[in-house]
Amino acid sequence: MFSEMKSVKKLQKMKAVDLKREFTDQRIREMVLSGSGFHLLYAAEQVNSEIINALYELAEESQVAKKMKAMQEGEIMNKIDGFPSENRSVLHTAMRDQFDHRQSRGEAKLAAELAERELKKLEAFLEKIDGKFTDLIQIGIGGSDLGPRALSIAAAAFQKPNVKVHFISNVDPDDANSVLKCVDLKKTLVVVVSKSGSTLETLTNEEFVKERMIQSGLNPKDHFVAVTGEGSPLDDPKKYLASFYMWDFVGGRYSATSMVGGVVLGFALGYQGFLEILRGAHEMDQHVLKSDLRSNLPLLSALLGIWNRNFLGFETVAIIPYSQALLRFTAHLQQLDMESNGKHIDKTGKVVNYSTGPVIWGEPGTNGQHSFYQLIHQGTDRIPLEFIGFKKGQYPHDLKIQNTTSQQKLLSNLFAQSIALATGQENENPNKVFTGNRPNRILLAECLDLQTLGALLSFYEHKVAYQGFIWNINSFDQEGVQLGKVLANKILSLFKGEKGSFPLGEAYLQFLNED
Ligand code: G6Q
Repeated sequence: MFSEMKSVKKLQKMKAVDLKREFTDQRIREMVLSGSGFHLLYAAEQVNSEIINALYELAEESQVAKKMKAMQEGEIMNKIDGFPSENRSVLHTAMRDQFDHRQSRGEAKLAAELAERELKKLEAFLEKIDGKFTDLIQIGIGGSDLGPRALSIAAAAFQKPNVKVHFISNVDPDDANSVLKCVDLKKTLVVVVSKSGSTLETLTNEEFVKERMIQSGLNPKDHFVAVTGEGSPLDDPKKYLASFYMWDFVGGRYSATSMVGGVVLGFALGYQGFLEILRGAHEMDQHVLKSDLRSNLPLLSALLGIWNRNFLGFETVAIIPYSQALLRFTAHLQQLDMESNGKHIDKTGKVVNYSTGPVIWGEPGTNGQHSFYQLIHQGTDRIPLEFIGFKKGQYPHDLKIQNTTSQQKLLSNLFAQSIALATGQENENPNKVFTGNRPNRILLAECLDLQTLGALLSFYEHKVAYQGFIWNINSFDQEGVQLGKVLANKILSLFKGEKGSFPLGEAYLQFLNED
């Protein structure tokens, strides 16, 4: 168990570095790990070489390299020993093993071949519909929405002219209505995405949009595409213009690089554009497999996170991209991280006596600076930050105003925040005191192009996986979302008039009848 490990006991005796005293320019120059087009700048984390060495001992003691290899080779990683569980391989990495010489073997190779089959179908489908549709609506929720939506927004700069993509996720009728208001259904492709083919919100929204199509005199079969698990209730090719598949070895929150993201991203960016994202993700998958521990970028990020969470006791992490394109990226990471590592038992079913996944939240900078940064700088809680920044913007045009470009203004703010949070500020006026020692790190890349976007996605998937390996939890199931779904169905039965079965639900429902 994590808490019994030698390296953990060693780390427990170590003290956080006082950044107010030790944050120097030399530290900034030295505390950087570079590779695969990224620099991870971690001088503003409360670590020194002794702590870093002990963190790498923890990585070794937890056998992270062996576990990552096992995962990418298709070993059954999604399981709880001795108890009924999903018992599946975890092979989102195989979805993008589509380049050069195929790297995967065994189960993973079969998964990569299945993915290739779907990619070929996608390429042919996109060719067939080329020019026929101006808009695409993706209907899906959770993993079938957040990743593809975050990537679509992030890649909008590279979108084909004259196409638009929209998403409907919430069962709130206002969500579907607001999207339907701004499309011409005659020219709209609708992609229904549900791995299980049984998610209430998605099936409801499918019917909602279908009904509107029929009312407009259109045949849904000419407009609707399904992305689902083979054999699911949605797997009925007769009803759809096309059907694409995914498999139980690709978890919902890890599915953006499968057809779950493929259809919408291929439509928006062109097939080659989607491949660029896969290429970037694949490069990062290979980076984590092939680098030694000390060169492995997501691993270092995972270890710094573990230091903050388990040894300094921080409960939340703000992920702040200084990039407007990453507007919904943190929302995706919130699901990725919190659904994966929000677990209270280990892989043998024992309740853990240490903290696991932190609360993840965030919004892009500089916008956040004008909102919640007050608490981050001067609040009573200390919140570690992960900044993401790019040297260049996605568009070629920028303007010098008062001798600096907008991109320079953006980056100045990013670096200034990192320094201010670390060093703080003394002042005689207590209202102007900044206590400092607020740890942060910066992931810096050249430009958020499609390949970098894929690599960034994979970076975070692997960071989350490494933390799960170290905590010895199953990062790949999501039992925690089941109970609410079951009870929602019970309350729906009450709406249908089946009284007496659920007093707690009835108590809430009575308020709907009151003025
Ligand atoms: C993700 C979760 C969850 C899932 C949604 C949608 O890892 O499993 O967010 O993606 O509940 O599920 P379906 O794709 O089956 O509709």
